[in-house]
Parts: sequence; structure tokens; C-alpha cells
Amino acid sequence: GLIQVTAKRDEVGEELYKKIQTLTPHTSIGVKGVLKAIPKAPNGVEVRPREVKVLGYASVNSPIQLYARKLPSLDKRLEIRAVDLRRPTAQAIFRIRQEALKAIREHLLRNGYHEIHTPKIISSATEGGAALFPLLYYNKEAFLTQSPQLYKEQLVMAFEKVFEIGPAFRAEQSRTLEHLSEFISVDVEEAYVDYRDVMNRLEAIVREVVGVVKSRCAKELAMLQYEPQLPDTFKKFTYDEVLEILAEHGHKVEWGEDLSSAALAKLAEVNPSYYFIIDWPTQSKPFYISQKKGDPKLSESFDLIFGSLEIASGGTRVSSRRVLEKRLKEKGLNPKSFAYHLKVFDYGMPPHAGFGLGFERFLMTLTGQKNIREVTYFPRDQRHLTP
Ligand code: AMO
Repeated sequence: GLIQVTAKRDEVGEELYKKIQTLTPHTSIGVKGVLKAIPKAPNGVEVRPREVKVLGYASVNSPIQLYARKLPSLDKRLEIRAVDLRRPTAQAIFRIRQEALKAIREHLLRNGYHEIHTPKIISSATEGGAALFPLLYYNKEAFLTQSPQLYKEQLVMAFEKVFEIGPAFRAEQSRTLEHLSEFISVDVEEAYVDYRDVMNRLEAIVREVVGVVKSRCAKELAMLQYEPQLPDTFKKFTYDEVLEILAEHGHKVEWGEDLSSAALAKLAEVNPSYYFIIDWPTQSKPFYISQKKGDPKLSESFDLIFGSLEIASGGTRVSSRRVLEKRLKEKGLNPKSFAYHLKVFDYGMPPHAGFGLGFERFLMTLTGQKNIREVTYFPRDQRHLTP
């Protein structure tokens, strides 16, 4: 925590007073002394030192001042990120991160979801081939996982309701304020349900986490001068409705196209908070997303958006091996590369649905940060492989 230490020359004696004067900002110290109630001090107390020990001397002048309003650029701060994270406003962000993480996990465990860990070294892509990081696995080519998609689907066969909170890797070509090469994905997958059920679960998680953060992190939110907002309901717009809304605002999108950042920015003007876009064109979604019954051009899929920021996506899954093989081929993927996955579908794969929530993006909505790097301990992107 934080405590004020006040050394009065006539109280501490000349020797200790001089020693204290040699302390540099950021130095780690140990203090022995007497606690005094001081209403004006932070937390209402201060220490009057009797003994001060230097435990880690800061020998260089830090460009980062803990309470300064004007900070060095983010790039400069990231160079000594651990020092940067000592700033009280950074501490506030990461305390909220911890409470949010805990609240998500508690919500899922309380509701009967089983926590899983799936391999991060994988043999084939799930979310489109372009964004993979290849690596050498003994004498074979392997990749860092883009998401636990196929493994979480397989594990509903055994555990019914599963979740994983872990890293996902994307070789993103775009340099934006909302893309990392490594992020934490909150993945949920459940048997015997469809996309409507898991949308309800996702909404319940977001509502609970916002409530928890508001009550447990009021001080932190005040420091960040931000108050997370919740709409009364998370509206559900179909993809077709979204195109109509955009057309009304003079923004034309060809049917089947993804929504550009300009289109999403337009939508944010109408919906600044959380809302769903559902029933996307099948062609714009990955092979494992189920088509809509009676309308194969559309899929049982959704994205959860906050203003213009996509924070989660999911859907009902294909649970038939035959359909999955067909969908793989349609996407130009070779079913042989997925043999290890397809094979378990022969053993009674139940219908299932799920979603992936980008944890850092969710945190941006909880802390009011505009740059995803501000809510990440050591961000990885095209330009940052260290520290
Ligand atoms: P998707 O690829 O949409 O879906 O990813 C899920 C969520 O992860 C977040 N996200 C990212 N966050 C930071 N940096 C990135 N580069 C990045 N890429 C994605 C987003 C996104 O909504 N397997 C599916 C999920 C599912 O259907 O269960 C998947 O990975 O918030």
C-alpha cells in the first residue's frame, strides 16, 4: 500500500536526516518508526522514522515521475515498464484487471464451468491461416495457438461446460490501438446449448464484472476518472439490420463484407455501450460456426461490441463431422490437417456453442483506456518484443 513518512530534523537526529536526504526517487527502503494519526495524510496516518534502510538503491534518474500529469510517451514508458507500473494510475488499472479476472473466474466456477488448459503449441490454424506464428517443433513445423477453439470444443464431450483463460497469439499485420500479437482470451464452451444461451452467459458475465469493479474498485475508477456504464439490455441487432442502420446514416456496406472501422465508428454514435451483432453471413465466419437452420447464407453467430470495439465473438458450432469437412473445404482448408479433430466427432459430439472474449479489450471498456497497451503488463506487437 501507500504510506507517508515524515522525518522532522529535530526528531530524527542529524545522521538519519542526512541519510534520508541522500535517498533518490524510486529507491526501495525499509522504515522502522512510530505510526501517527494525521488526518491530512493519505489513509490518515504517517510514519515518523527511527531507522531507515536502503533495500534497493535507484542509481539512475527515472524519466517517470509517479504523480506527474505529463508522462513520457508510451514507447518510452514501455522500455522500463516495471518502473512505469509503479505509477498510481497504472496500479489502478492493474488492480481493476485483477478484480475483473477474479470475478470472471468466480462467475464461471459458480455456474458449473470446468477450467481447462489446452496446448499453446498446435499443428494447424483455426482462425484463418494468415495470422499464425510458425515455430520449429523438433523437426516439424508447428504454430503458436490463435485460440483454444478446437480443443475447447472437444472437451465439452467430457466436461460439458468448460472455460479457459489463457494466451492467444496472432501475427497481426495491422498496427492499431486494439490489436496485440499476444492477448489473454477468455474462452467458454458448452454442450447442449446454442448461441442464444451463450450470449446470455456472456451478458451475465459482463454485467457481474462491471458491478464488481464498480463496488470493489471505486477508488481506482475515481483515479482514472472513469465510470463504466451498463445499458438496461444488451440490444441484439442482426447483421442485416446493421446494414440498414448504416445505410440510413449514409454508409453503404456490401452484403457479406465485414464491418470496417469507419462503419463501426458510425454504429458507436448510435450505440456507445455494449450491444450484440448477430446472424452474420456464413462466409464471413470461421468453418466451425453453424449455419442458420433454413437460411444457410446466415450463421448462428454473434459479436459483442462496445461502441466500435469488438470485445467478443462466438456462436453455435457445427457438431456434425460431415458438415465440418464440407465447411473446411469451402474455406480452402484441407480436412486431412484436421483429422485429429474430425475423428472425435464420430464418438457422439453433442450440439454445443461458445465464445471468446478478448480480456484486454474488455478491460479497455472497464477502465476507459483507449490504447490496449495501457491495460497489458508487457504488450507484444509488431514493434515490441522486449521487455
Ligand atoms: P476472434 O478471432 O473473434 O474469435 O477472437 C475473440 C476475441 O478476441 C479478441 N481479439 C484480440 N484482442 C487483442 N488483440 C488481438 N490481436 C485480438 N484478436 C482477437 C477480440 C475478439 O472478439 N475462436 C473464436 C471465439 C469463439 O468463437 O469461441 C475466436 O478466436 O475481443
